[in-house]
Amino acid sequence: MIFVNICETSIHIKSDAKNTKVEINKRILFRKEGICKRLTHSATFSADFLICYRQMMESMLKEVLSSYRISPTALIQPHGSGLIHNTWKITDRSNQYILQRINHSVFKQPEHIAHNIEAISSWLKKNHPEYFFVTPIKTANDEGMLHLQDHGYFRLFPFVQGSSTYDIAQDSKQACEAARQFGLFTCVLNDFPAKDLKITLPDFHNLSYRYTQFEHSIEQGNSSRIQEAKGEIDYLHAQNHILSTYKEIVAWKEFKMRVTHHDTKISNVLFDKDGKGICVIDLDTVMPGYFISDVGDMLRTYLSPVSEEEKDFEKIAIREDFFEAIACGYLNEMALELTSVEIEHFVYSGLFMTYMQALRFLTDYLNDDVYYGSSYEGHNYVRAKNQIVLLERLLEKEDELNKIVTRISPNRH
Ligand code: GN1
Ligand code: MG
Repeated sequence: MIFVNICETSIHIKSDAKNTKVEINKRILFRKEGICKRLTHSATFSADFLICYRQMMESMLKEVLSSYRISPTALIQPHGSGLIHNTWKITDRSNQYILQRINHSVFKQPEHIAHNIEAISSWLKKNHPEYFFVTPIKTANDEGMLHLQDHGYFRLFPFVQGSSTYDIAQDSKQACEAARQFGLFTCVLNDFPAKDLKITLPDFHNLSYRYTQFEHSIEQGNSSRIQEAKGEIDYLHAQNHILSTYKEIVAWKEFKMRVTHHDTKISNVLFDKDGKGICVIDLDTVMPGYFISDVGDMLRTYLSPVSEEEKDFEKIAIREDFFEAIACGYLNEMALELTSVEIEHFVYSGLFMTYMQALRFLTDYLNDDVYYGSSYEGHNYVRAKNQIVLLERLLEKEDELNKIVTRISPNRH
């Protein structure tokens, strides 16, 4: 009996006459007769293993469908491009759903996610019934999250009809709409008691903690990778003024703890057919936090025409029109909520998130890809170098971007 624990998002199984190959984009942990094996790249498995693996996946998904009283003949398709969870789109006649399997090795207490979504949903129903909020569908046993002993935690969402998602911000109008949606989310929850939210990922955007993890990886990580990455390690050390500013922010009372999404990439916004934002999705990391997490991750992921996966670093650039669009969209909702000190740190938020992501990717590379996994040798090194180039480009443009914020933000004096 083979027990497979899939913590990853995408697994491709390819078969040809000679070989059956499993390409694993992410690290996969599986146990066979008590032996625990960790894979980081492509691997070749026996046909028996694959049959077992497929059967296991099928029986897992059937059990999930039956727990939600969905027909076992429903069509199940992999969906999205996140690095952490598994996501599928389910089509059962005219009904469509999004199913997610929570990565339990990252989110150690998935019930905290369910608690937060439920708390926010019932508060919004009472205080902002006009706000469109997608809540998980209850199981046949009336639970917001499904737990299957052998397969982990799942939740099912209704698929919002007529909605689309995008992996890359197509134009500045779309960036503005997304920023408006994330601003609106924090704004409508302004009076929600943020302290009632459970911490689903402790220290998730705590830059001091990420820096310490980075230092640990330099002390205890893979020594040849440490040598290889000396230039990048030195660069990230030299930029620790970004950490110093963060430490000041934590001590300032002008920086408020707000209900923050913490994963503001464009694919976490639903758009309608006219390109208008409908709502934000993927609420696993909704926690109390600083606005720099949300604005920062938008700047990190929308400003450049290419993503963190791009190997040709020449293509990394800062699009000023996208910056202005993000600032307009977010401030349209949040300008009156943010303090002047917070607004002064609008551009800093991009430095903060890009620096943190560079640290996280490089840390993972030095630790042999245990967190993000990799689909080719050096994958996390490429991602880290990509984020370093993005950080350099942002630092070059810092003054110009600050001028844009001053120009468009309401005058408070
Ligand atoms: C992870 O799974 P995904 O892509 O939504 C990560 C984010 C990173 C991102 C980088 C829980 O998000 O913090 O910014 O990868 N989420 C977690 O692509 O670690
Ligand atoms: Mg996510």
